[in-house]
Amino acid sequence: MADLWNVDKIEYVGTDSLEQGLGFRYYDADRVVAGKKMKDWLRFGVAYWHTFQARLVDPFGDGTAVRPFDRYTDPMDLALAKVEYAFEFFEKLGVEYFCFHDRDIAPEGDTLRETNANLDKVVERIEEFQKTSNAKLLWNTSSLFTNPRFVSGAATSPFADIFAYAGGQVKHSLEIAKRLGAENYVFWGGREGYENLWNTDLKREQDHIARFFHMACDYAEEIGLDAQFMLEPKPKEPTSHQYDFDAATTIAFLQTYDLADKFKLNLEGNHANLAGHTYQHEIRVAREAGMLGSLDANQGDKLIGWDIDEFPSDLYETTAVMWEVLAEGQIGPHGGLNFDAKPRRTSFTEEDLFRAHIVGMDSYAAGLLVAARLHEEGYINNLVAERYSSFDSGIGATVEDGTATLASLEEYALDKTQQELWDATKSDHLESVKATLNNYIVDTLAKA
Ligand code: XUL
Ligand code: CO
Repeated sequence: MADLWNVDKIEYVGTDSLEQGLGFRYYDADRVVAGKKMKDWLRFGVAYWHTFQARLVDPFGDGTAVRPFDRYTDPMDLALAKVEYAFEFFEKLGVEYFCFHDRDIAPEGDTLRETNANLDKVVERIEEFQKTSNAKLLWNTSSLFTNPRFVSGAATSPFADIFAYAGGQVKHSLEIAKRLGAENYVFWGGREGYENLWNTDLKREQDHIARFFHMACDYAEEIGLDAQFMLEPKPKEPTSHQYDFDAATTIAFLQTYDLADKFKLNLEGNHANLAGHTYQHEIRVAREAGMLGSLDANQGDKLIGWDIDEFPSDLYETTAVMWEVLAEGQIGPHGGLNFDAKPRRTSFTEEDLFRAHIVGMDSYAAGLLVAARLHEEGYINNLVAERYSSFDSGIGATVEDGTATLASLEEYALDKTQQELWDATKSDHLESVKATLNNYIVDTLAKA
């Protein structure tokens, strides 16, 4: 391995030291948990746009990032060099997947033809590195939001030329997905939404984007690309209303336009919070609809109401996510945990990129350990089964087997007294449930 990053390979060091260094406390890639290796449950991915592109700007200040490839000045030289940095980063961190937008990996030219030529040179480089690396493409995507031409959307733009350009751009991205063996392909609706409804033909825009997705499905079939297609819900940012608001809205859209069997969802923690949901809620909704595809691992901040893409460190949330994943048996058919996350502006060194991924990986490994024990000991499953047990027999069973009618319910309920109905209603002891979850986290990790 070359030594481009001034950091040694990150190893599992165990839990002896309380102070987090450049090692994993919980993530032990080959450790078997609930019948699978940790790395196979978690399938971590590095997001090119944050880890190798983000300069850590905010609306008030320039970038603070110090990166080892900063000495390159020519955009194409930089793009080609970054591939080498990226593959060494994956290797040193022990991560087997990565994700990128087309515009993360190569600079744009004046025309789509020129842009594609730049892109192909970098893709060729990635192909070369893939020959001797374990790193696989979890998913790629097209940036249909960065360039000013997409100011009013791409597949929902009111301007047909922009729609056409976006179509051409995605065509090339699908070819790249095929070339690099992408396991999934993501569409995040960057600017597919509206700023103001008065000047928006909502129906026409949704019809257009549905046509766009059908064209993408047709082209994937034509070139024999079998990557799982995914939509990534987000309610706002950058537009004031994004069409793929949350999991439920996105599933309804896919069903309305006959796309539900072709797509699944890529769900992100901070996006869930922007929609007023927990991450667990979004995953549960997708799961129950058979639509869980993959996860963008990050977290929001209770005090900040926008998308800050923080590295996950909240053990309560990672436990909840991994509880859902264990219940599902996998993240998705080809899913992984892609760190759509960046270090804070104040942690700007190259080493901080490793430190940030370490906290994300350890937090998810810890969540996996706790969730596996919760499943193994049946605590959650038992309490939920008990809570609904009145539907297992008697009048409840007639509801579930479809034989109940309003008349049969009336007959059953007509003479029940207030006291009898109150007796049928049980306390859920919710505070003790929350405390028990805390106890599982503390005890499991103390013994890890
Ligand atoms: C934006 C976001 C994107 C998608 C890919 O909030 O999450 O980075 O994951 O386009
Ligand atoms: Co994302």
